[in-house]
Amino acid sequence: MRTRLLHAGFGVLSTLVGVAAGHLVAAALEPASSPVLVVGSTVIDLTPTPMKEWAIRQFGTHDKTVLVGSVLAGVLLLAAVAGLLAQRRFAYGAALLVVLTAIPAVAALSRPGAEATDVLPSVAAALAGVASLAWLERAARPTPARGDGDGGADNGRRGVLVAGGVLAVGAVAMGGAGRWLTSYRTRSVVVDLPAAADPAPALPAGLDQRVPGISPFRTPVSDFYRVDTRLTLPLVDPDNWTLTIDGDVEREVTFTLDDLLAMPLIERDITLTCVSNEVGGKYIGSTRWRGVRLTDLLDRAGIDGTGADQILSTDVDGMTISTPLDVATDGRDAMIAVGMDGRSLPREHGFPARMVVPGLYGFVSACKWITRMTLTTYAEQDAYWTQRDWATDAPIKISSRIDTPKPLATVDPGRTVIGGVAWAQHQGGITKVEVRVDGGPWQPARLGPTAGNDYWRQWYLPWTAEKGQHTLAVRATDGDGDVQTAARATPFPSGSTGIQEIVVTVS
Ligand SMILES: Nc1nc2c(c(=O)[nH]1)N[C@H]1C(S)=C(S)[C@@H](COP(=O)(O)O)O[C@H]1N2
Ligand SMILES: [Mo]
Repeated sequence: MRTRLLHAGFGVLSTLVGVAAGHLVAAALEPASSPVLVVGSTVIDLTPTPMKEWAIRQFGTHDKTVLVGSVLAGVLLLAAVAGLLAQRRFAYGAALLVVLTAIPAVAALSRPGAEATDVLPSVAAALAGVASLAWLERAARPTPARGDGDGGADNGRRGVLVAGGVLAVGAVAMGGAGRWLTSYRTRSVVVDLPAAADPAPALPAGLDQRVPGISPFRTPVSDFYRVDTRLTLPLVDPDNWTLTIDGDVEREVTFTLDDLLAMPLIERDITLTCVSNEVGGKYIGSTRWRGVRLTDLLDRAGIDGTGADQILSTDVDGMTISTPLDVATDGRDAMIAVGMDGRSLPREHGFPARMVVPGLYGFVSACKWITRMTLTTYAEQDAYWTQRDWATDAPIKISSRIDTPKPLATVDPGRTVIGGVAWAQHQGGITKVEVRVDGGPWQPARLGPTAGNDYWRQWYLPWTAEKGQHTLAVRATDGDGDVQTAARATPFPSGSTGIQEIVVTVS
């Protein structure tokens, strides 16, 4: 039994060495081709929508960590089997390791835009894994005793300890180096942006100082939510990046980053929201975007008389996002953004350029790392989420959130404040927010300043908290007089609705 455990452990350790070696080689070549990550990405793309929704709900922003962890756990289980096979016959165990590394190799090659070199990390993983297993198996084989009978076993034990120690240290070192190299290579670079020809007015001071615990009026870039299908950030070289407009246009046009920066830039305060945001959720952020008006770019390509009803945006890796053409060109401040909060975009948020369309959820508008906009029809071409049955026409639904107090918080009795944010981008903004305590009447909250109809609004209500348990609820009204509905809808397929209700204890 103990020897079987030992050999299973050999399989696991060898595989960890392989995974780490693969990760390091990938970090040097193409981070996304790292064996575990490339399998993880393939799993993301193959996961049916309901399961993905479930995972986002269960694990929130940790869903990717859980995913990579699960892939790794599955791999290590098979690795243990490889170890057991190797105990019988080395070739069997080695063969299983090679089969295991063939999976990421195939996955890496089937990524859109894959290059032949993307298999190298898997090859490195196979070589390192098999070599490690060979070393461990040989070290464990009792050498013919030289002196007394126990010497051989002792040598074997020492040999296994040495090999195991060296390999464990090697795996940690290679894995760590790979991580460091990946984050170093994908660190954000700052590109100098020209000032906006059409700037936004100064942002009014929000309620940030007066209401502790409320979301800042402008979300710090480091706190801005991130939602995308990627496990690694793409390495885009701003000097070689281009944006092409093609499809049903009068002429295909291609812009370099310098071309974009030479055009008049607009600057707008816009609140971005994810369709996967549950009522009261965190997948929302507000910032000042700088970019080229979308219609300025489309005009260069010429879309008069186009039969298209969709802009199909493609990112550097071939991921696609659809946007209704009529909405994007109806006069709202849709843009190809190059800047966020006064600086060029961070890699996480789409460097060097992304689309931003006020009033539409990100999954039908906010294509990051954009390289192509194809004028086409919904009948002809389906974007990534359309293939997964999400809506194509997805305006952001009016909603509101309580930031303070936190759900299930314990609050001191006496004077306090209930506060948060509300949004109804491109629907006349927020004109009213109401709070309900313990099912009583809806009481109007005080509104913070406005930064335009495409931006969220802070709100607060002074509250004298009495001892006991209390239920707090919030709802918003938009510029058209539409009140946030209490009817619950799930994020799938076109965004959540309902009213956030939290329970707090005053004691
Ligand atoms: N290339 C690419 N762009 C993308 C996505 C993606 O997965 N890939 N996710 C979209 C979704 S669902 C949202 S909500 C926004 C989020 O933008 P952020 O991460 O900058 O907040 O980006 C959108 N753009
Ligand atoms: Mo999203």
